[in-house]
Amino acid sequence: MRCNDPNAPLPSTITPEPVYRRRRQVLKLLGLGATALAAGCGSEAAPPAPAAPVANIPGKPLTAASRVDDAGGEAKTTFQDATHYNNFYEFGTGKGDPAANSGRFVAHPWSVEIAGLAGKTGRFTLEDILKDQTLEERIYRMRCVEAWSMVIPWIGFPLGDLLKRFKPLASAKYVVFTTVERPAQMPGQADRVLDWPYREGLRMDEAMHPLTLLAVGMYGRELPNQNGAPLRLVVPWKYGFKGIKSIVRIEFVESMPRTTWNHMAADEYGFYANVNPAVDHPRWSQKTERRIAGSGFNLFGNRIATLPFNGYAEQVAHLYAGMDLRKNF
Ligand SMILES: Nc1nc2c(c(=O)[nH]1)N[C@H]1C(S)=C(S)[C@@H](COP(=O)(O)O)O[C@H]1N2
Ligand SMILES: [Mo]
Repeated sequence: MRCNDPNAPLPSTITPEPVYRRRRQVLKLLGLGATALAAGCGSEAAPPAPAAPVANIPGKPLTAASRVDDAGGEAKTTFQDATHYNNFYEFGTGKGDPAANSGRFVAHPWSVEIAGLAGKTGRFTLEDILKDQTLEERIYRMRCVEAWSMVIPWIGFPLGDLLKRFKPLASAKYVVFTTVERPAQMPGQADRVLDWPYREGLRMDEAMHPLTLLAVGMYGRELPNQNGAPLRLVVPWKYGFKGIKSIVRIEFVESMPRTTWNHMAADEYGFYANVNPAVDHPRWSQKTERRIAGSGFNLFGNRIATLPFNGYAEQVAHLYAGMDLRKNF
């Protein structure tokens, strides 16, 4: 491997592969783990094999039945960066705060309340939630509204597969997610920087889209606390703030819900929050992003062009046909 060799070809971060040429690789993997992931330059940055065996979620072995690269083979972010450069204001607003302050957070046991306009509602343990779900590995780009981005291998399952089990009613047009509120374990919640608990939402068709994932792991292991253990949302064509962490409640509702960042500053953070280089944030450009991935020398300082829908336009643009994306940003 020459991945750390400055003479080696640069990772494909400067000119992201056009969507239409996106390579979609499906590898059937049995017992996918840290070792299986350490293949190829992109994962060069994967952590050294953990000393302990990969943790299993209670009642569920953390093995992925399939692997899909939905990031066009782009270099992966290192495990170290993805777990030490975070946004999780419940643990503080600094990028290093979530890693530093989440050690006392207790992710097990866990349960999720399913509520609202559905045939089946109630409180379900994480084991109940995971029982009938096949875990998959999906490698996605993640673009934060702050104009940095990563490429992360998640382990999870399509949100839609879970939602269907609760038989949403025809009147359910949106899904609302709520993060746990635990000031004793989440020191950032002592500060009123956000209106706790953190809330996010999706339109029903967005929630049912096959790219929309509920993640329980990343890089072949269980989600670290700072990344939203034990259950977090991943919506790869939207800005990262839609990817709500440590979910304790999922509610089916009729009208567009009030979500944390949108409520805080509606002119800066839209409800849809689809990645869109044509609509700048009022205080900065969204045309480019700083890619935090790979290693070694990069002539352009990892500044790359931001793609419409974060490069997932082919799969999701139809959801917004006829909508004015400047108004519905
Ligand atoms: N509950 C909660 N979820 C959250 C956040 C947060 O502060 N609280 N930050 C969001 C933002 S802005 C981003 S970019 C992603 C970051 O996810 P990561 O730290 O796993 O990369 O989480 C999102 N989910
Ligand atoms: Mo973000």
